[in-house]
Amino acid sequence: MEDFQTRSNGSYSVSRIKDYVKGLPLGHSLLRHVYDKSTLSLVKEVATRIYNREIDCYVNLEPNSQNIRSALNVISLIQKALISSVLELAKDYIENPYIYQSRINFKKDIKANGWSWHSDFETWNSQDGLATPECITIMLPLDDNRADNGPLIVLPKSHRDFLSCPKVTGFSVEDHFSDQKEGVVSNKVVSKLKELVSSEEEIVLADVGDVFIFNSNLLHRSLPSENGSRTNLFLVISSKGNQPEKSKRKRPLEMAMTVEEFELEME
Ligand SMILES: O=C(O)CCC(=O)C(=O)O
Repeated sequence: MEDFQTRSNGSYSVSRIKDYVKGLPLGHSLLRHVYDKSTLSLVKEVATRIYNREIDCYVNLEPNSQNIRSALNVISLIQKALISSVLELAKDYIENPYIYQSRINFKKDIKANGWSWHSDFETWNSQDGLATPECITIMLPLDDNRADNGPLIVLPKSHRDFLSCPKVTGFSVEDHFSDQKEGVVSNKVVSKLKELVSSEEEIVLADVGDVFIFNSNLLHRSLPSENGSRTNLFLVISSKGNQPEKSKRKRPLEMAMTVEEFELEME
């Protein structure tokens, strides 16, 4: 097995890794018109109720306000048929899929913060003890993602290079979702990686009903919202053979579930 060098003092390190996910040579894929809007409108209703504090849920707040940035472990609030259908879809990419993390990310307000460049797997490996990037995220937009409402931006082909980030001290691990400090890749390093993989960043303009799938080691970021709100559901799918190791997990289980915890959630 490859050795993923987790955070250490010093600078970034890059190492070429094999492709752990089937069928995503660029590290991502946008499937159009997979779900009908009424299926997603039920999830949007749940999201709105979470945002309005009508449903109790594990949440992270925006760094400078009391507004919710992310709600985690939302699978028990979503239609079971949708979860099963997403797991079925995931079988094209991952062996024995299960849901490792679920979250709804909100950008409800103009100037809601964006996300800095990072790869999810680097954090999951370092903070949650996830062994390998045999893991994908399936993003279901609950609003059409436009250039001006805080869309995701990806760096195609970056998933074949594991980028280990410097360790940051004096930082609570739960803070990661609110105010990224650790696991952030500097613009200078991203520029070098763009040259290395001969790639340019792409904005993901996905509509409600579309499905955006990306490799957990793909570098991505997102813009703040300049105009209107944007809410997206993210279902992270790992293989049952690739679970977080409980003894290494530093963050709450809402952020990284074992198969057993997932099955309990779904009961
Ligand atoms: O919701 C967003 O705008 C980006 C989220 C993201 O990059 C993440 O959750 O890893």
